[in-house]
Amino acid sequence: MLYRVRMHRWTQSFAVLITCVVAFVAMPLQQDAFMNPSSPTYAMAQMTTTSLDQLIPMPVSIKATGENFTLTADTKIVVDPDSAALTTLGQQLAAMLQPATGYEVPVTDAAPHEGNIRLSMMDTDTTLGDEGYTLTIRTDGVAISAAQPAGIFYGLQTLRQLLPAAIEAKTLQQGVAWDVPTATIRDYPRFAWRGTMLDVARHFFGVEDVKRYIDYLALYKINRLHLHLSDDQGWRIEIKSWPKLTEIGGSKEVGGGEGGYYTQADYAEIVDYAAQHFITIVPEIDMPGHTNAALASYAELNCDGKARELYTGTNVGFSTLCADKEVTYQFMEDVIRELAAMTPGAYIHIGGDESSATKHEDYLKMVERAQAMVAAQGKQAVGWEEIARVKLLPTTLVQNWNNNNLTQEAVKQGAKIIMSPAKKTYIDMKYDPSTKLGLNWAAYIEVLDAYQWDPAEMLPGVNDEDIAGVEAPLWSETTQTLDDIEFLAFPRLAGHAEIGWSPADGRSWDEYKVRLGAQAARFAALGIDFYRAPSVPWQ
Ligand code: TNX
Repeated sequence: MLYRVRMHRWTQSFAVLITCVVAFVAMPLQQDAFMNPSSPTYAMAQMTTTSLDQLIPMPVSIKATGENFTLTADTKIVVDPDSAALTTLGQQLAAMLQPATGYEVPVTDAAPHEGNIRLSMMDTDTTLGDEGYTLTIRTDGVAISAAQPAGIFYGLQTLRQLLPAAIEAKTLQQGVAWDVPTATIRDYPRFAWRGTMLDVARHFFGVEDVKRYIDYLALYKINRLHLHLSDDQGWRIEIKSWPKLTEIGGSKEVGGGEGGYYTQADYAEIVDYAAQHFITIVPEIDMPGHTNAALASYAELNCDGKARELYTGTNVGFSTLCADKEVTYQFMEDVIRELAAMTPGAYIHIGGDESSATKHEDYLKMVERAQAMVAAQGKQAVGWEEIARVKLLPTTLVQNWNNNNLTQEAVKQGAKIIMSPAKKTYIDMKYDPSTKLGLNWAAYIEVLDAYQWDPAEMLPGVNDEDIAGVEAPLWSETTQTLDDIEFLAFPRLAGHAEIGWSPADGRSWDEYKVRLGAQAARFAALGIDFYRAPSVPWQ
């Protein structure tokens, strides 16, 4: 029946019109009161702005019913019996709700009562996939159901955004009505890969900064954090078989500052924290270019056998590993093996970009061997688009950034593409010429420009089915603190998260900017130092 099709909020005005016509013609067939524009609840939801109109990313379908559920001191979280995963998720929800409300919100597997929040993986709608969920909010209770824990987690993030922004506060908030608008939400992502990259090589960011960043990513349903762990200016991950990589190669950063690196224990802490937020860490060791830090740490990695000086500038394209030395492959193999062993996620990123100091044949040889080494560790290789020059394995993912021909070549080879077009997704680009931080080689990227694009409409021959998803990289030549990162990432990253999650159909800036404007209070409550784009109606 026509008025039972899935709807997005942004297509609702149009849909209301169509539904009016259909409802009139097909009056006797009417079944779904929510979708009937003459139903009082639906009309009310149309007239009143609620937090349902503020969600980012926009869910696949929302049916508003115009009342409220209120969280109180009596609210409990009820999970399925014998589900450790749901108990953990329930505790995460409780930890999110406790500080601002001051309520205990105990987690129990006793039978659900009025007024409770129920998390369940029983009798679920399997058409929603591994990350999908249904969130039902009624005056007498809330229910999140999903086939997998990831879906429950995303349902929790939606519930979190439906609560007043004060819920994000870490201290007791007096006098707030903890209301959630009643509705049924069915939701699932468009793409499996919804990522962002943090360059910890140009400037180093410690474990606490990365964990904080992960908190923000989770709120917008981002599920990949790509860490750019090595570059000319720094080597940031402990490799036990090559200790000088971090001792020497990790000692500096852009501008000559102190640098730093993650011990394997630090890395494990990041991986665990990310996993609790359903985020997969994708570690990158950039090869064969962008390797000066390694070449400074071990003389034998250089073709001339002489160690390079540490580098603290921001040029690219001058360093290369040596294709003719067997020690190069021993090095690559040791690094990839140790990295794979400490990475539970399926992916190892081998870089491959901007290797202008590497001869073509040498590039092919080194990248092909790196790709094979990743496969031998049971992982999927990911590389920047330049790796399309080599023969790709069927499982390899290619990350588009700047060169359409190479990306199209990757698709011809059967590779799936991660879309990171620099002119749209590079969150290290300045917003406009007055932005103090960031670069501008690709473009100035205002919040509107970052939002107005679609991954499947960028390149002929690169269609929805060729695309694994979207990733927004943050290169750190100019960013030194978490505040700096926040200012460049927010609000643009929220838009990229929506492009990765929400249906493309009907997405528009005019509608989005209102929802984005409503995030101001939440950003503020979270302590995110965001850019107040003049084109957004901040509330
Ligand atoms: C290009 S994008 C690079 C990085 C720089 C970045 C700065 C890519 C694969 N390589 O080395 O940090 O530009 O925006």
